[in-house]
Amino acid sequence: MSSCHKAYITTPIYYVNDIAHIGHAYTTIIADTLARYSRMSGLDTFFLTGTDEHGQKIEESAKARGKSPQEYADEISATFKNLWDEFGISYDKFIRTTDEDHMKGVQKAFKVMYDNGDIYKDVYKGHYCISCETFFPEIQLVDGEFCPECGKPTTVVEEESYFFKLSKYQDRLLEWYDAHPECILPRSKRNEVIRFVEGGLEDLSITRTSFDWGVKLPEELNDPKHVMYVWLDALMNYVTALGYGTDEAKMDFWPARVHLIGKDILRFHAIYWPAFLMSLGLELPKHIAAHGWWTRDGEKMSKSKGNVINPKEVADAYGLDNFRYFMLREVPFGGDGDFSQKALIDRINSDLGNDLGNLLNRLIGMSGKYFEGRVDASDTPKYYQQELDEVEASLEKLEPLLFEMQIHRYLEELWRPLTVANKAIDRYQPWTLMKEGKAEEAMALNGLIATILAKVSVMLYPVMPQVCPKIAAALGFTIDNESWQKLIKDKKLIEAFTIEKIPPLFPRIEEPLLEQEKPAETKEEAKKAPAKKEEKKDEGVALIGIDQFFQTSLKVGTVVKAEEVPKSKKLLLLQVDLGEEKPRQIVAGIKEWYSADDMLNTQVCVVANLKPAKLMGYTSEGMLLAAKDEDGLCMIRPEKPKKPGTPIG
Ligand code: ME8
Repeated sequence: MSSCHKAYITTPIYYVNDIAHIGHAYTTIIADTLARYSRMSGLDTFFLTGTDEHGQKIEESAKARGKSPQEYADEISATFKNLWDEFGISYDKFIRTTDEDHMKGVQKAFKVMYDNGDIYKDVYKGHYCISCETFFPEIQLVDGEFCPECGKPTTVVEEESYFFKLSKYQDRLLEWYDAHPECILPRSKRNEVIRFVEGGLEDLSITRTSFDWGVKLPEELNDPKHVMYVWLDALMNYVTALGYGTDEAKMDFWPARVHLIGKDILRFHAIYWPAFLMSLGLELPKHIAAHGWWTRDGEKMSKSKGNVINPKEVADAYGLDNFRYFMLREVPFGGDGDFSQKALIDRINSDLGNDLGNLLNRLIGMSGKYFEGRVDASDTPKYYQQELDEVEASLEKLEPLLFEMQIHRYLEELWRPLTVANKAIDRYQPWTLMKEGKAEEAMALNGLIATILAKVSVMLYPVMPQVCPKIAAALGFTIDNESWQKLIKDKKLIEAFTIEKIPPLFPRIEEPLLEQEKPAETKEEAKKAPAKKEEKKDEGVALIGIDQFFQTSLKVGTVVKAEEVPKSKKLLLLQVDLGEEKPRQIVAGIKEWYSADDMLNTQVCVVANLKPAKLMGYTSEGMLLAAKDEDGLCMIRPEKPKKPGTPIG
């Protein structure tokens, strides 16, 4: 049983039918923030994430690509794991539902539920949405056919199935919601769940016979044509990851402190999951926290619209910690959020650059000018007790806000001490204090600012784990349980030290760093067009007339200057002579295969009449022709040297 010194934190396990996007990153980053805070505050923490790999949807996605489900699952699961590793996500375990241990644990759970009479065999007649992996009663369907969640057509299913007696748990579930007002966060979501359960629960079909990419039933049941319903399989990951049904050593982390999820899967977590746990005789999770939905520039993200945000591109361009801060600060937990580069840039320039970064610069400047970099907070309480009190009043509110999932309020409250600091400098003016010979007071003011920066960087660390240690290093301390205890719990001040100068942490961003996509189509067009658009993609290359081809101006060019685009892993910045007055600037995504030196003084083929585009802040006035396959990318070049500007065609 989990003691209060343990914290088990989970994300959903993500389907392997698609690669990670901003929504997945959002959930994972919130969970990472909580896990980091837990560890820093001395809790024994276990943070779980992973992938959900069974079910009809994955089987079909694999088939469409000519792969076996296992091959396909291996591939996509690795892309999630790699992304989280690149993002430094501090998970303790990455579970896959195709792991042997997990499957054994699920079979064990099925057996326990079967043996205690909660599972029976019958025939399922109804509608199934493969995309949502959900059964729907006829009355919930739109126009008698379409899924009420995603709008796709449902399939009529009539097959033998095992059922879980969900209806039996209706009253116990309602009692649980009632007795634990914070079991579902935000609280408004709890009311939705209660209304749904009060409406009556039907027993749940938990096996399928029409496909076989899933966990088989326990051998004792001797019914090999059934596989388990993917949601039963998936939800069980939260306990099989701790060894349920196999090696139960880690089960003392149970129950979970929090299951973090998106609002789309609340019903599964707040109704089915607690009912399964009741049937298994296990404790229920402390919190199920459902966040809202991310859209882009006000539009729903979808592959057919081409407006899905790749979290890695954003993090590479703007900095991972800045991206983390933005996502957590921008939307109230539970509400929907809109991603736009403008909003991100505003947060970086204003909150991070002006309020935090500048404060550190001011401290570096003041302490350097008046005290050779020394800071000493011994006299701070003597002169600035009121400011210290204000700061402590804000800091005290933080921990509860975090575990109530009020993360945006946590960050808002964390910014108050920064305002206190910036105001104190403006009000007491260290330069005036020095002129008036009040050096002790000026030093105490520096001590106040350093103390505030130290405390803020400790509490901001879980959100910005790369940047905050740099602030701490400049202030001469390390962020860990000891400093958290001293600066936050014991409310102490920072000790005397010499400040280390560091370069500005949040350089101002003047314009979007990622290329803006073509304007999103209107909602009306999107509604009419998506199916057609996908078809087109699958048909392969469209045929065009020669006149259309000649609308493209292709020319031979010579690279006269080549350099790397700062902070970009992919881009080179080239000046290409096309026989025009001055060379063209071209930003090319070829750095993984060619260095700047490789490109210098070589000839390339250029699409010369493309509309200019901005990439990482640089204008690109053309595109290079290249060929890419699984072995990598190679440039297309003229066989013999040609004069710059020679037309191709
Ligand atoms: O549902 N905005 O997996 P999934 C915010 N395998 N969050 C988003 C989002 C968006 N636009 N899109 C996705 C599954 N998410 C099941 C879970 S758990 C036992 C099984 C996030 O790959 C959000 O957390 O469809 C959502 O709950 C999750 O991704 C769904 O991921």
